[in-house]
Amino acid sequence: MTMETIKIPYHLSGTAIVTGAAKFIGDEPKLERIVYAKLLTSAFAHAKILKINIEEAKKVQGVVAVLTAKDIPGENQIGHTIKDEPLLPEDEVMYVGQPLILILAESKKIAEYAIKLIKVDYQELPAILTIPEALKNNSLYVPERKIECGDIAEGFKKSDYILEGEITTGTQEHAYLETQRCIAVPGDDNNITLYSATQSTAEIQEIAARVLNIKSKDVVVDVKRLGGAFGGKERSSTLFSCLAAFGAYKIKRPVELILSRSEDIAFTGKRHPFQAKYKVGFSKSGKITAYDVHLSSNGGAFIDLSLPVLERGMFHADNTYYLPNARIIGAACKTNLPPNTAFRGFGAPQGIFVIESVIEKIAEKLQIDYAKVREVNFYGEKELTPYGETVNEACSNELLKELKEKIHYEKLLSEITEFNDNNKYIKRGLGIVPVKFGISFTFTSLNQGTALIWIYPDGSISMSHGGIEMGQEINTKVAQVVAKELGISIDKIRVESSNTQRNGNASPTAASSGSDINGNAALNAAKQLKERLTVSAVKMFQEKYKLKGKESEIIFADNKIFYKNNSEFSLDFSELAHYTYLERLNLGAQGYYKTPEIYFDRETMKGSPFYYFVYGVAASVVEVDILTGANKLIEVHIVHDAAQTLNKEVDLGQITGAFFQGYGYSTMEDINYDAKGKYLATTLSTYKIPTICDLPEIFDIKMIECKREHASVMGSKAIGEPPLVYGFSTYFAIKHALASLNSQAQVDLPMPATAEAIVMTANKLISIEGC
Ligand code: LUZ
Ligand code: MOS
Repeated sequence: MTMETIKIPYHLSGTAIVTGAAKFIGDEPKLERIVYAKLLTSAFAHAKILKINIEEAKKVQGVVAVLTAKDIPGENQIGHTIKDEPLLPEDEVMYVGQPLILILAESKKIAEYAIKLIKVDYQELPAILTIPEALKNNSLYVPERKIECGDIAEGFKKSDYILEGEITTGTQEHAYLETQRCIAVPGDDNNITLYSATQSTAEIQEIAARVLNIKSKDVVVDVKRLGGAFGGKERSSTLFSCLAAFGAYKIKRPVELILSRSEDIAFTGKRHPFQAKYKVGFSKSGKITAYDVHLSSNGGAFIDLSLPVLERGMFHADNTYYLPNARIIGAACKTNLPPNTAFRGFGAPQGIFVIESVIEKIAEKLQIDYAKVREVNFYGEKELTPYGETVNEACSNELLKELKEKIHYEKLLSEITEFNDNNKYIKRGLGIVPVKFGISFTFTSLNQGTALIWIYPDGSISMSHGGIEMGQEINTKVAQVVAKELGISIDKIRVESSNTQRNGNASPTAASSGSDINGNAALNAAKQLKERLTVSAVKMFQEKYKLKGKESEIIFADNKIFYKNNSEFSLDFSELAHYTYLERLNLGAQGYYKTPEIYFDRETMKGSPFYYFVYGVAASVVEVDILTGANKLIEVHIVHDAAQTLNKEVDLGQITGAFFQGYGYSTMEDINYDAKGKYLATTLSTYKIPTICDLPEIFDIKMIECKREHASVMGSKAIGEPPLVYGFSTYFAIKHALASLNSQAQVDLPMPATAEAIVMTANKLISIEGC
């Protein structure tokens, strides 16, 4: 019997996307009688609504309806965990860009014209925009959260040195290619179908039903693919989908709501900026004996996902470092910005950036190698995190060792020093950052997935699962799992859209866990089918070849079915499928999976919220022009613990993309708002993200492929979010390049390290004595 490996195309939807054949919401031919929606949004960060006059707008020919809060048939409430967010505000607006009125017209042009005829009288109210203002006014969503371990007073007493300081992180716009959108199609029986750009089908179904005063059974949410999301469609999409649903349900015509790029950037929340105050105690060797950190996040105008984001930030305040005595306090601030939301990493990058900065402060204080301080603090096998989870299969030490060998660490450092000695205005730096990332939703109930598989009598398969395809190729991975289990090639499988009727109660495709939970659910369904196919295979071998054998000897491979010790006779998979149908055995299966073993107690803030951790380490070399702040990546090296990857090419793509997103976040993406809380950059020409031009000459990823006890489906590990942290190595590389200007002074480089920030920091360093 040949057990040749089945050839797998590494991107199931790659051809369609590259050729432009792939359809996104709004690309299909327009439905008959479709109506276009536009939003009139708040001009103030905080104001009372005194009067709304829509009469002139309604008179415009081609305007179908102008809808406000009072037209909403059900509950005017889209809050999920906490009900604090109206679909449309009734008497008070809370941020610039908050939708206030929904205009429906026969064309976009007409809607845009009519919107200008609407008059809203506001009474401006005081607004809170920043974390310090919010803290001063005690504007918090819930009381502070706290994670504690050991005895920090004792830890500080035992330390040789103590440092205190403040660190802030920037915000970040999701910049997905496909803006927020939904096409809502009313049915003929008080029901509705939503083609929605969302990571969370079940949430939209539930909340649309609430707003329309119907039931979940009356709402179908269907998602074929998204043009990127990065967390920006985990929760932010609910508002826009429910607005489209509201319009369509009201006028009984299909409604298309598609935001323009500048509307999207202006109206939607972003990555939470954090402000941290820390106090750290450490020994002469740099080992941390006590860490006391207070993390505050800017949550924006509604709670959205601010609590779990803050919590994940707190869970990652340790990154890869063992903290014997720690106190981690978190506060989510309520401000008058668009509600900040999920963004790849979900608070973890913020918590990690803080401790990485603290590690560097320790190295500077002790005048020892940055990497050395990291090494001495790495978790050892089976040490506990501050929240009490065992750190299994900790491997930061091995990964760093591997990385150092790969980049010839000592030699590289001395080359950089030599370069800097010989160049006055151009400086080089090397930054190294490790990551440990906890995998599972921290809200335990979300860790479940479903899948549905139909085998047809011709042996081809239609399947679907609860995950959303958003460019991460979850469909490829889930189909690979099914193909492997059934011993067939992936081209026998078509993965259909994620749809609330086929895969109900789906968790958001988030927390890097999409392939884990949905892949395992698909595996469960495939195993059920294999069991039935095995029964009929034994019977068919008997009928066809007069072969007698046991079920336990049946093997599925190469699109065929064999007996273990007899490769001479085989059945085609399609032949068996047909036979099984005639035998009246069920060729459909629903699979289910819930992540085992995880738990967390929010009273004590202790438990094991994560099923396993992902580890890796990255090094970047940059070159900085200190006169202009311009900088470029010279080389990047990443060593990533990939376990048994399901698809190496897809994982390499995720690592590369996440690295550049982290690079942009920490070195160039800066989105300011004015004194009135209005975002200033609302185009991709004024908001700078990395491009293909930023690729360094050397960009090398080493995937460590090995069997890990703590991993997920078919031995694989999650990949979506952890590598974002690798991007921070560029920030620290820039910082080290600047440090070469002045060996006596502290380098206080803002994050993001924009060209402007670099020039200002360089000027400060040069003007300080000792340069
Ligand atoms: N979403 C969520 C997430 O609801 N809970 C999480 O823990 C999470 N983590 C990362 C990204 N999205
Ligand atoms: Mo996310 S930040 O996993 O949607």
